[in-house]
Amino acid sequence: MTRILMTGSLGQIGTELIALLRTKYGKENVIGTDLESPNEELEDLGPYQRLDVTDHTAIATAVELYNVDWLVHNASLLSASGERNPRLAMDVNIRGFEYAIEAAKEYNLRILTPSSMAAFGPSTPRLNTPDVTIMRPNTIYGVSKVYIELLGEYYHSKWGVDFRSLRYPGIISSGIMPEGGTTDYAVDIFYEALKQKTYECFLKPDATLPMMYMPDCLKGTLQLLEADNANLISRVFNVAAFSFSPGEIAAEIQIHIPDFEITYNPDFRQILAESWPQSLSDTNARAQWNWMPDYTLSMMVEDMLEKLAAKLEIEYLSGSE
Ligand code: AKB
Repeated sequence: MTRILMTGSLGQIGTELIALLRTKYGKENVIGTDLESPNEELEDLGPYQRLDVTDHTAIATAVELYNVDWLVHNASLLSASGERNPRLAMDVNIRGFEYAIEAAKEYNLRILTPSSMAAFGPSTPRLNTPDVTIMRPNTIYGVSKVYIELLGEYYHSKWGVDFRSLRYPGIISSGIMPEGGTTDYAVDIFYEALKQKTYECFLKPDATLPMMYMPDCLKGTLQLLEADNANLISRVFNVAAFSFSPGEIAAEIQIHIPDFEITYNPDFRQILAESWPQSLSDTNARAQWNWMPDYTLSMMVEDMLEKLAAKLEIEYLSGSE
């Protein structure tokens, strides 16, 4: 049975991905790690240990201890946190990945680590952006993602390390809140729409960005993680679902909550959003490992509102019903 170690297992994606992997591969075969100390609740879900990816021996030690085959390296600071603390972003995103890929080489692991649409920059063509194009990001988060992609490809071509990566768009989910990203608004807006019927957005109304619903993110991540190596011509893939602006998602929410109102007070994150593509081309992912999203924007909005209303115990009747 495959054994998997995950860093960043308490993050927005990690929490849901590790639950899925534990269902598939057995709870005892998937080891979660993050900065939080172990507690009963975490250990109930499966093996868990505290791991700081900036400690240069920590990943390799855990890999050896648990005798794993795959490493899912999620630990990362997101774009807005990175701009607030570039030094920490370099330590976590860059040094952390170097230790992870070294461990993958030494212990012959398959390694999957997320990249992001933030690997693109202001000089990248913004519409239907392909996998390989101009990549000159102007955020430390984007710089770290380009570095990860190139270093992973280098380890693959030089030493045959089975490195894989998806460039996620903004991920929307009803579970753990994202933290420190620019696309976080697209999650916050649902909570505020349900709780307050009003939301002040830190991006402009027309800041269109690629986005994806968590069930598709999990499906795609699992597909690439499990894909037959022989079918992979590339190592890094754009994945796309839909794109929207704050104005458009607000209008979609208003279909269900007609008295919801959005206001705008753009901050530094608007500059970040303006430097990223508005839509991504994912033809390589579709061709090489059959990527295909299930959720449209309207399906996602309906599902998010239902799930969050239940979670927040807010009575909510869809306006479209
Ligand atoms: C962020 O907003 O920083 C992330 C990303 C685009 O990767 N969601």
